[in-house]
Amino acid sequence: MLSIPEINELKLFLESPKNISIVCHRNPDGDAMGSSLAVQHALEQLGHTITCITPNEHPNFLAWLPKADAAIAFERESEKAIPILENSDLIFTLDFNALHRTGEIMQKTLEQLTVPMIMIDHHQLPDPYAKYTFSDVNYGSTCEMVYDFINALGYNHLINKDVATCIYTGILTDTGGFRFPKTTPETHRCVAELIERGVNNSEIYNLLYDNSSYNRLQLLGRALQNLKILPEYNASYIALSQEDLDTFHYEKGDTEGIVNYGLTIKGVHVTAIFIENKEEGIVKISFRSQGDFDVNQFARTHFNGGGHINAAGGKSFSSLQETINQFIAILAQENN
Ligand SMILES: [Mn+2]
Repeated sequence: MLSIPEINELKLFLESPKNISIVCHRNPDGDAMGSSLAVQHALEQLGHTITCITPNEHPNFLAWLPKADAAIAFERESEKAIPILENSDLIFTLDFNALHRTGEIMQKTLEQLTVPMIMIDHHQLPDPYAKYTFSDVNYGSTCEMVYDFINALGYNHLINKDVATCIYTGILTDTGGFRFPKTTPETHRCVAELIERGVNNSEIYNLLYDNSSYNRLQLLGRALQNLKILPEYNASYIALSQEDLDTFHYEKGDTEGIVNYGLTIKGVHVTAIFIENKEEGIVKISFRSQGDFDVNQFARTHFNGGGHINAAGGKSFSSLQETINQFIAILAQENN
């Protein structure tokens, strides 16, 4: 948590109406959108003018979140977003801890600003760009941190149904439905209160997970058929080529969560999904692991990325096949 002097300073700052922007990482997930919109719904009740700015478009499966439709996508509406950022009194940066996570263009804009920033985030190794840094890897989600942050400010009464719904969404998605190891008694106490504040947990589950398209399921089928096991390294991986994506009319969010299937095989401790993106000339990679295998370190060292010990992302500028070969070669090397 922030220090008591920092909390007091922020409380004083928030006593009079301010212009506040909220920024999350590129390709926002449930935790990024949930934490951003939760802070917006909470602080708007104090009379502040608040704008959520996502680097690029948020995925369709999160469009139902309250006020998601009012968020500005920087890469589509930069001429609108830049003056809002410049005229902010404070910028929240949520669910990321290095400005490059907002993408090249937005990163440049943020770096040139003199506006003070506050970081709330649960990834490893935060960059020192924020005036206020609430960074803690022991949390399973940024949304749970936002809940503690709101309470630390003495704003528990601001947690209405909208705030609670947004926080719940981030906790649910980032804990994999309350099953990842960082799901604590505190997480469940928090969630209990959110349900008391009006969260419809069954409805949220349906909105998030029971809204698949036929194409998405077909793409999942292809991904599972492409799954390969490397028993000698307790590893597995899935590759999806641009052709695979095109065949099933890929839409943003369609590959969300597919990486996790590789880890459900008995004996597999580390898995990856490689997704070709011909337009950007890259292969996007997600890693998942169980136990001590540190995919954050793995992604940082070898694949231009990072994240958490058991969940990380990266990218490669080589071809799909070369990237996979590199992955296998590194595993072979690390097993020696
Ligand atoms: Mn998160």
